[in-house]
Amino acid sequence: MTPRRAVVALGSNLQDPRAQVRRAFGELGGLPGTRVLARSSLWETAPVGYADQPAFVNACALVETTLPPRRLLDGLLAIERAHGRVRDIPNGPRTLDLDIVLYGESAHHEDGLTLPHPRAHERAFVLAPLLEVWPDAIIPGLGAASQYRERVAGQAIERLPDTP
Ligand code: PH2
Ligand code: MG
Ligand code: MG
Repeated sequence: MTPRRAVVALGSNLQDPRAQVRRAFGELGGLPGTRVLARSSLWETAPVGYADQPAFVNACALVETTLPPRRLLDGLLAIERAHGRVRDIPNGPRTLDLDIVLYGESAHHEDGLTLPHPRAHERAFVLAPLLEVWPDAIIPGLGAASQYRERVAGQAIERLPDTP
């Protein structure tokens, strides 16, 4: 299959979130047929949806992959499991969440996988890191990702300083 560009959103708010996210960046590059083209900064973000949980660390990776969307998702879920992800409270605390935000220019819908991610453009914790790794990103059906950044400016996020 021809390689496609995809954006993976990373999030963690348990058990040393920064370390979880940094480790996951490396593991993404270990998926078959996949290389990481760019890593965003880490962002500290207030929880959206279910508020009674610790702040998150969020980031995005721009990857190039020959894996079709479902196989990429399976790989992401395997990495989540390796980080001890337990699914109990929906939208609740987690050691690691890996979501496909964009997959090439295509829209895609199958059981448990809708692309582009239907809420990406409403969330500063996705848009800010996404625009770092792919400033010209187009959200299929919605247009330039950058035009949504202003609309979510009220959501509390803060770029964390780079540490080696
Ligand atoms: N993920 C959610 C729900 N709420 N809030 C923040 N700040 N960051 C997340 O990654 C996040 C969230 C569901 O996946
Ligand atoms: Mg998520
Ligand atoms: Mg998820």
